[in-house]
Amino acid sequence: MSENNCDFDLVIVGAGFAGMYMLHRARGLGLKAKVFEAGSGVGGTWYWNRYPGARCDVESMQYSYQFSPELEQEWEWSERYSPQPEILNYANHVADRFDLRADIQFDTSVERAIFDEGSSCWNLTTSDGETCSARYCVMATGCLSSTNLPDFEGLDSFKGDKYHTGQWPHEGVDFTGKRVAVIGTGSSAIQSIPHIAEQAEHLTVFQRTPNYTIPAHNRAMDQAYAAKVKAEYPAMRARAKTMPPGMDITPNMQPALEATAEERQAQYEAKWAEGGIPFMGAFGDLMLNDEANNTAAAFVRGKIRETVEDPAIAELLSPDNVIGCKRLCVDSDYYDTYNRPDVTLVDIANDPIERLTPDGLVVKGEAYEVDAIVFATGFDAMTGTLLRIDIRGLGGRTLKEKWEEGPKSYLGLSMAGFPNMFTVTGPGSPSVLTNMLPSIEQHVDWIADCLAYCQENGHKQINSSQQAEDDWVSHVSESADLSLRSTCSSWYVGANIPGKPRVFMPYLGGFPMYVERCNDIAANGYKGFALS
Ligand code: N01
Repeated sequence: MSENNCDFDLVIVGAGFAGMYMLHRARGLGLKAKVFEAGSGVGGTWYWNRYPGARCDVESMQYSYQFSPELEQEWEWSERYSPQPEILNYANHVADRFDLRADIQFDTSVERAIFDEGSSCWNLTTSDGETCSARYCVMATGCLSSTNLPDFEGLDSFKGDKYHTGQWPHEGVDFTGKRVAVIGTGSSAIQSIPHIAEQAEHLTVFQRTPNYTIPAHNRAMDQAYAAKVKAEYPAMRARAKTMPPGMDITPNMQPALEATAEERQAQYEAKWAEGGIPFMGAFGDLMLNDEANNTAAAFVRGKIRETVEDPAIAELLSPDNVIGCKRLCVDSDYYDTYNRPDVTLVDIANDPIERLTPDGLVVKGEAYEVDAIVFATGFDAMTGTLLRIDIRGLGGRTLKEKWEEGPKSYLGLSMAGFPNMFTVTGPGSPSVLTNMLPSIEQHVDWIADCLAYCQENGHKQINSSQQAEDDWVSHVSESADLSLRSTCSSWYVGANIPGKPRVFMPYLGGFPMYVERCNDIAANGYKGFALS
């Protein structure tokens, strides 16, 4: 990049799928780029989340990069839904294949990013005390990258082993002969519980809110299917981009209540047999109409009662809220696990964990002695990682101040008052409501094109206007109000973190509408941005 008075054209924070592809695109533009990564390797979420049973719940043939047709053709996935080690192998393969490591500094977090108005550079300070400057800063920090460890009384007094699913030891954990507690029943817990139960002497699950989960029906990759997809990959990717979640699925658009009870039952059975997230595509209005939603919820509750032998346990495991409001889970043998004699479910909905003691946990005055505790307690999602960095924009205003009442951004890509900084899949973008990889690629491509535009036109600064941001924030909020998704206490609204402002953070308008808006803005000279 010409006449750059900063050390780098671009600093990228994070070497997950977003940061890696951003680096690849930056190199293609001839930019001098550097990546800082807190972990010792690439892969982001798949680097950290190594708990037993961790796997992606988007099908392997779709949860992959599409920027390189050769990569797409040559890589072979072994299962319908990829396990974490295989996705991490893929990330490492991509890093090697495109020689990305040369520009990634591992074991280094960015702790401070301060915009210098005189030079239009971002001045960055890393965890090892080093400083550097960059014209542009891309925060590829992930949506679920800051773990949430609740501040239980006596947390430090526990003498046994403590694990968080999002920071799992790389060498793995052997629970053989151990009494284990799992706190939480979200996606991470639901995936890990059947595996931990297999190993542990006894597993006790502490459940605050039951979750709906749909069987994955995972299996070895059907080679004929993989070959068929590869033969027509571009067409499949193109179809996926026309669907709100950015996945090639074929939802039934019929309203649930227009079908007879028998038709509904048959449709839900078919979707249950298909497995996974597409279950919510059984009918077109499941996230729009409470009554319609309840037909799907009732079906799943019926499945829980069919599977779990003890009616009292089945009742405890049955959610009574909107299905799909909290992130739908996908499992292998989750409900069956509660038929094991060595698994206990403890309901803490009304009686929270009182405290941890040297020997275990106390609920309602009753002590549960365990050797290990697994905290499957989730993440400070979407904003947590960004807010842990001391980010200061124009006039020294901190991101913390700007986001005091909840995250505000233009397109989930840029924050007014923070010029030359971009977020990949930030709050206000469809991100976590879509297949993350296509969403990441779309953001990175948009940012790369924007940087090229600035370069070609001699702009040193790009900053979203306050008006454009305000309008987008209102649009994000109005879109959320149309869906049942915004009606419950989920991490989408920050409800899992005490004191976090309640704002529905991702954009619910769907991938195609969002992409159209981004493209339109770019085609019109980056409408809503001030370029100077
Ligand atoms: O976290 P969660 P997660 N006392 O926040 C409970 C993605 N993901 O790591 O519901 C007691 O969903 C909390 O209870 P409640 C996916 O997007 C994807 O499981 O708040 N319990 C809840 O049960 C997912 O949604 C994949 O009442 C406490 C649990 O901990 C996201 O990551 C796999 C508590 C946290 O569940 C996060 O999933 C895994 C407390 N103080 C994850 N605090 C796949 O692709 C929290 N809890 C398959």
